[in-house]
Amino acid sequence: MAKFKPRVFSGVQPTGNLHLGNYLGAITRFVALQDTHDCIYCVVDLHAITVAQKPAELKASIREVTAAFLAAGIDAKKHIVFNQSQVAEHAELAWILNCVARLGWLNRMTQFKEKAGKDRENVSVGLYDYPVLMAADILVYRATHVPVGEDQKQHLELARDIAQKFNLDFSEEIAALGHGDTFFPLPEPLIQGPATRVMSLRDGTKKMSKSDASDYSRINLSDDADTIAQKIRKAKTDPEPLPSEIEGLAKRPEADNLVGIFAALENRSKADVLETFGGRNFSAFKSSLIDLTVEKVTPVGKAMDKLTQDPAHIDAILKQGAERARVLAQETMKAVKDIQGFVR
Ligand code: AQP
Repeated sequence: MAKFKPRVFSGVQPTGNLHLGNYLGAITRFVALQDTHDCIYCVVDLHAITVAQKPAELKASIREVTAAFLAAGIDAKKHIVFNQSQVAEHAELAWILNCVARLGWLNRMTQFKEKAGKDRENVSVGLYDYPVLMAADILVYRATHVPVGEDQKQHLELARDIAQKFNLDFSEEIAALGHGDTFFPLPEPLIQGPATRVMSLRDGTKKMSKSDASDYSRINLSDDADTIAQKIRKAKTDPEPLPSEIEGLAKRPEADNLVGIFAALENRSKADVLETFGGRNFSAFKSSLIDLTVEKVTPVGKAMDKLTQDPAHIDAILKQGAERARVLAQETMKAVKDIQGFVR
């Protein structure tokens, strides 16, 4: 069994409106992993174009996501921060993995079904193939751990299936070329903490999402204190006071969501938050949640704002990150081409 150096990879799409779900479900987890792992964090712009993007807005969004990484505390000197389209090996490996992945596997992907909806025949081929590109993103670095929100679990399972099939399909070549019995590690999803699925503030059964038509459904990282307060005050709740035990949150999706957000922002468990707020009504809880959210989120938004005012600085970070990423990706691609039987 080949030994793999623990390596973290994850990405965020530059599609505008970065929100509290992206922040708590992904970006804060990215920050935490920096102390224990070598990390590669990517602005996945090739994923963004699976739905139409206005080029000028895309460029601004790439810089905005990079700024969010930096503002949240990702260290681009110690770790690697870059945008996907600058490292061509992502797309190159995706093609090879397209020939490994099975159509039946992709047909099961629920995110595609949700995003394509009734207009299935009219969406891009890229939207359908998105999970294979995501597998390539991870496997081109032979990453072992992938921090993501709950919504990406199925895609991660697909990446593991693709890695495993490649390892099996080419087992003889992999062994003959000195890679032992496994070329790609099976990447482990890291779906952790009390906010792996932050829900819409308007409907506790729907994921908080960038593309929700209502801005009141989400807290954007760029929202100011007044906007955050207004959105939380208007957030849907139920008439009961908060329960004292975690079991009391079952069948109360809105209460569960707000308690989860509070817990994640304070780095506590939901049970712990309920020890403080159990029996209290929502208006008292919402006041504390507003204070906490403003305290934790607005400094990130302000730092992002400052960083995006210097696009040349951000572009330089992305370029340097891409140069470092490319070295690792090229190493994998050389080995993949030898395994596959290409002449190089
Ligand atoms: N609501 C969420 N709760 C927890 N984690 C979330 N993530 C996204 N939404 C939530 C996690 O954020 C990371 C980056 O996501 P992305 O931007 O690459 O893709 P996405 O999941 O498509 O984001 P949105 O906001 O849901 O966009 P739309 O509206 O286009 O569908 C991922 O780790 C994701 O799990």
